[in-house]
Amino acid sequence: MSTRFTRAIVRAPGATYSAGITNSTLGAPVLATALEQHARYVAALESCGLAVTALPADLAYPDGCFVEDTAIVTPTAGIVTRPGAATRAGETGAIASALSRFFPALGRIEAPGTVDGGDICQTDVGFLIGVSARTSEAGARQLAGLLADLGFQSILLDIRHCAGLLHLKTGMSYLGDGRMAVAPDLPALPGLDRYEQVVLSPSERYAANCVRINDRVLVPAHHVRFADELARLGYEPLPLEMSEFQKMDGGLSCLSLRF
Ligand code: CIR
Repeated sequence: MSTRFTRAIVRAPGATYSAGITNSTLGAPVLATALEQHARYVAALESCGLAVTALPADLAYPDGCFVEDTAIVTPTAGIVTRPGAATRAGETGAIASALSRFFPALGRIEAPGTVDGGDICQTDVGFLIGVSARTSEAGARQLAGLLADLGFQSILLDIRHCAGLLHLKTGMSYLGDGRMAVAPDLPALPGLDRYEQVVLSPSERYAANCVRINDRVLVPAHHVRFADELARLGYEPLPLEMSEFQKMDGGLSCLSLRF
């Protein structure tokens, strides 16, 4: 079983994209290539059956294309986050307006708590909430409370000691059917042993951020061993070029809100 999605919200990168936050050493992103890759990403969402709301780029927010960090969306509710990076705080305004077309009342993470959506992994039994450099303990607890009001259980996972993990979903993605794709160097985290783990090879670690959408799994292109393993398990992988987003520490899940 896995959630069926019908909609997505995306936002294309803008002319200031290369001024965003990154720890990557892969070089500066090329905007024209990023825009092409983004257009293919949107087409992939549509091919999965989603109606896509595309917001215009806002030059004030170089990281604005990583919309996942600005909200948590369940089938019945939207919760607007309070992103942990100061330069990203204002990204939530446009997202809140877009979400309010679909959800009459939106939940909100309030100061001083911070939450980045990249730290939130929804499974068939509830939510895993990463406490990270971006998602504070106070924010994680607020979110768990809001999700409890909606009937969901949450588990908080402290990933502040995990090198190389910007967000929880940098290192893991729920594939549905009780299975989790996990980075090879992910430490044992409480509660993870309940999932069957599909462990990435070290050279394909970046694909630990992948996205199950209805009958397909979006995977970064050139991660062939993982794509083959998914096919062997009965999934239909959909490879997408992500080079220009990887340069800014972004993965496949970051580029959309799906609901
Ligand atoms: C940032 O550092 O905030 C962006 N450059 C990348 C955000 C990636 N988002 C995500 O993994 N959910």
